[in-house]
Amino acid sequence: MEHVNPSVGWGVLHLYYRVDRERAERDAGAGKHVVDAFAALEADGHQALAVAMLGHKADLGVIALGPDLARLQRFQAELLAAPLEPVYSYVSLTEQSEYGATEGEERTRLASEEGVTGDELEARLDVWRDRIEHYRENRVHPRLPMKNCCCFYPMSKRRAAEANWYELPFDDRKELMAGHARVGRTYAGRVLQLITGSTGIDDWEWGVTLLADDPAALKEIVYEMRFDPVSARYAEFGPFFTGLVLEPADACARVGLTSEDHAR
Ligand code: 76R
Repeated sequence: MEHVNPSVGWGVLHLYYRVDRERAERDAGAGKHVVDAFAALEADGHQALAVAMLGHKADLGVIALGPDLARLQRFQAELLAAPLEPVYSYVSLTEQSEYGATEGEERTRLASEEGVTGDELEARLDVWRDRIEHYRENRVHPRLPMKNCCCFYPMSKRRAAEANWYELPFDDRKELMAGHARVGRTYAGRVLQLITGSTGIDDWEWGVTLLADDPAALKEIVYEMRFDPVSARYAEFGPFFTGLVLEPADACARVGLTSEDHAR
């Protein structure tokens, strides 16, 4: 199996490890296994972020994404050449939302909410089309920016008798999601979110990856979302993993995996 490329979306691996201190101390080049694996993955057109974890759930976090699941699996296997013990992982695929506004809906909104008509309406729609195309492309084929902090958690939508997301009509879900997105947009520029789908693939339905320079922004956005009906009524959450995003060699050095250059 040389390549396994999903017909829609990219593969995403969230991998969390504890450093095996005894092995790490005996291997001065331990970090090099990790750094080399990152470099080889990037050379193959995939991306990986290294995270020095806060708290004792894990020491090192790795978020890897790209078109080929077989390549991602190879990367995962290569990392195990380093003195790392896996403690948690999450597998998901990037996805397009089914709740995005259509051009017709944006046209109606511009006319009714903003009173825009004629040529101005068409010009505004042109701008909207460009922005949305770029935004949607970036959701399916993302390039994650380096920010100081990253938090990851898996979540699902509730299927309780009195609050079952999956029994709501599409139009109701779409309206609720529009409210969710309105809250989200107020964090534009402060928090970058990557929502990846894992229904049928891992234990929860989505992986939520949040990147921000200001750690307080991570707390604020998740707190504010808790009051939004989509989260307040319908969301269930798994464990949270938070850490500092660093260049791979720096992340390794921080968690006690030395590369030749760092082992001074
Ligand atoms: O299509 C889009 O990407 C824009 C609208 C949008 C959708 C469809 C959007 C915007 N989200 C969407 C879908 Mn979101 N999001 C979360 C969480 O902790 C919590 O309570 C929830 C975790 C955060 C913090 C967040 C942030 N979102 C989803 C889905 C899939 C639901 C489905 O398909 O049923 C989940 C699970 C989810 C969860 N969301 C935004 C944000 C932010 C910051 C935005 C604004 C993005 C922007 O416009 O720049």
